Amino acid sequence: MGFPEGFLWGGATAANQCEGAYNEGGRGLANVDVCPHGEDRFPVCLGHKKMLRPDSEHYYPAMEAIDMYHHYKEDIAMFGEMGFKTYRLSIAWTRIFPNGDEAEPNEEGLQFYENVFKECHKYGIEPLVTITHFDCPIHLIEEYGGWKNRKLVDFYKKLVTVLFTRYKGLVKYWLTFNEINMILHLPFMGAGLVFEEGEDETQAKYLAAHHELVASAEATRIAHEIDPENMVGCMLAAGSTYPHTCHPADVWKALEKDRENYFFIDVQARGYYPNYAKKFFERENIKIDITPEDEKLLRENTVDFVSFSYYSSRCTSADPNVAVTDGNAFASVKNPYLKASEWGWQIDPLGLRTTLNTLYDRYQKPLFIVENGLGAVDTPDENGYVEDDYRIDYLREHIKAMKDAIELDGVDLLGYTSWGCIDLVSASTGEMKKRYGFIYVDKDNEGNGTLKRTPKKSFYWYKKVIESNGEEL
Ligand code: BGP
Repeated sequence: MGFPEGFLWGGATAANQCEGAYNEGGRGLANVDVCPHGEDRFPVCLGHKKMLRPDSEHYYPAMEAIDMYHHYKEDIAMFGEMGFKTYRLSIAWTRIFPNGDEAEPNEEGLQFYENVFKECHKYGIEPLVTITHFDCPIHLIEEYGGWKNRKLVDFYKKLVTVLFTRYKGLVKYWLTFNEINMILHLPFMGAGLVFEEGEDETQAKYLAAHHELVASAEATRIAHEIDPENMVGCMLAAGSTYPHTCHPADVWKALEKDRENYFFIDVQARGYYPNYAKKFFERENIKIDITPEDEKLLRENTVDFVSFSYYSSRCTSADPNVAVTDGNAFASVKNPYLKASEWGWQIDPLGLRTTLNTLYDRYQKPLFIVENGLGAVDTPDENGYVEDDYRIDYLREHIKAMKDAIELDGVDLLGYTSWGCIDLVSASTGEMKKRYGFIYVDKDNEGNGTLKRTPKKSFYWYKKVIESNGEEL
């Protein structure tokens, strides 16, 4: 019993949070490059402050990040040393198509990822590739309005066709859009949406969401056509919503909140728009051109597996006066039974078991936890070594919950990739200080540091976890 043979243990990163080299190798400018550190970050990520070009007043952490572009061999060797079976990484769209709408891809970008994938295979690491992790070429935003425009579906189709063809035999596991539901919460970062004064944001977000859902189904279709071995997954920012009390109004509110997120996966995993969503569109006067061809495509091309990130459960109340806390761009009501991270994200390992069961009951497809971890402040000693017992505790408890879901509940789980297996730039705050890694990277919030990599205590702990297939925790 315990974890199944071949369980995919590993870690996860995203191009924009670790690669850097934003203007090297023929790469074009992307939305993620111009999300600054500091007080303008949120307005920009929300699509409320238009900043499509960098300026000299701001610091843009993604531009250099941890410079994995130049350090990938060293970094993958360390993942290999931990015994990773899989490494989740994302492709920077603008390395492949710098503007997004070129006729031909950029060979240097294609070669870069080929080298990365080959490097992974050297250590027996199976790449798990997110096709878009929040990134969208700036040119597609300026010229077409980002995902609001259906033309993006064609550009995305082109991108995936190139990727599936070029990396056939090197990559088997693909995710179409990272945290697809983030479009509702950080629409510029998630989908390149910038809003005009007075624009109906809900309309724009759901229209863009439809285009992404169609693009995702197209990717699934093309992936299977090019190589029937390909396994394509969707990706949800998950975390079950609890009612703050057993008051029926709170319970109803929690159901509604969960549906806001499940909506995307309902379409990707079941193949059609659920009735509650159609009613919501009617009520809100949201107009989306869902064509009969779209319906057919969605129905015939559901995903092979459902992946998700889990940091925290959520809590909601029908009473607007109840206190809230932060949590992965979703504000949540404070749950009095849970402790929270230094960033206010509530820690709930049992909530992971609940989430796994809910998703498995709902979709009956294999699941994959592709993000989980603790963002914390680390204090290295003079050699750069960090004793991160707090991180080990967090991960241990979540891995136990995942084990229960497999062993006691029979959930079909393909693997687990903890988030930010090497320290990287935080998506929500743009900080380096919020660290998730097993590997410490010497760099601070202002961009100073040697970029030196040093294994933390958790590095050696995770190595044992993998070696023992989750028995030694
Ligand atoms: C998810 C994103 C990641 C990642 C993670 C942690 O929303 O998919 O990109 O960053 O959350 O969030 P943060 O970096 O804000 O701590």
